[in-house]
Amino acid sequence: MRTRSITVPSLLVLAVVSIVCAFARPAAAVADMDPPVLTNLRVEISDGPTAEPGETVTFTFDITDATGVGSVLFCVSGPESGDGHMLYAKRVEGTTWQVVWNVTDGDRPGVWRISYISYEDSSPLRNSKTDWPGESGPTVTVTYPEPVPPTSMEEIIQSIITMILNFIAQIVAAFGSLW
Ligand SMILES: [Ca+2]
Repeated sequence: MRTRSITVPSLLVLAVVSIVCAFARPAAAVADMDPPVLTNLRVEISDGPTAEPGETVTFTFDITDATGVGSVLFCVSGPESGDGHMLYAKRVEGTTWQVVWNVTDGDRPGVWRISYISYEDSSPLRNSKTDWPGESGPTVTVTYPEPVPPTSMEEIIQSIITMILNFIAQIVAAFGSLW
């Protein structure tokens, strides 16, 4: 009985086929190495142009990624060092995401800026990027309402007299319509 032996040319063919197969893998196996792309950042204040405590500041932007966006974190900083908020963005529709900042009494008046935006994709590699808008980014000016000056006694008496006269006028008008 003759045994079939593997010849040198056979091994060469096998090696070539292996190499060709290795390079012919589908493109889907290529890992996503790119972080998301963030564009079109804009800001809106609920009752602008300045933001007072109780008002809402909304940063809106578009963000895309081949394997999906994982998380987006904004850091807004106030006029003094130590003033700041870390705010996570939420997807609102399609590629549009938003960060909402509810301005409160604790927020110092002055110019606030986005010190950084940190974002990553949802691929296993968690490809990430950090932007530093700072001086070149959108700004939000926080203001407080003007204090209302105290009402003088003369104004209080005058308003009471006006109220009484209006009341009398209404009674007269009511009786007038009955007669
Ligand atoms: Ca990516």
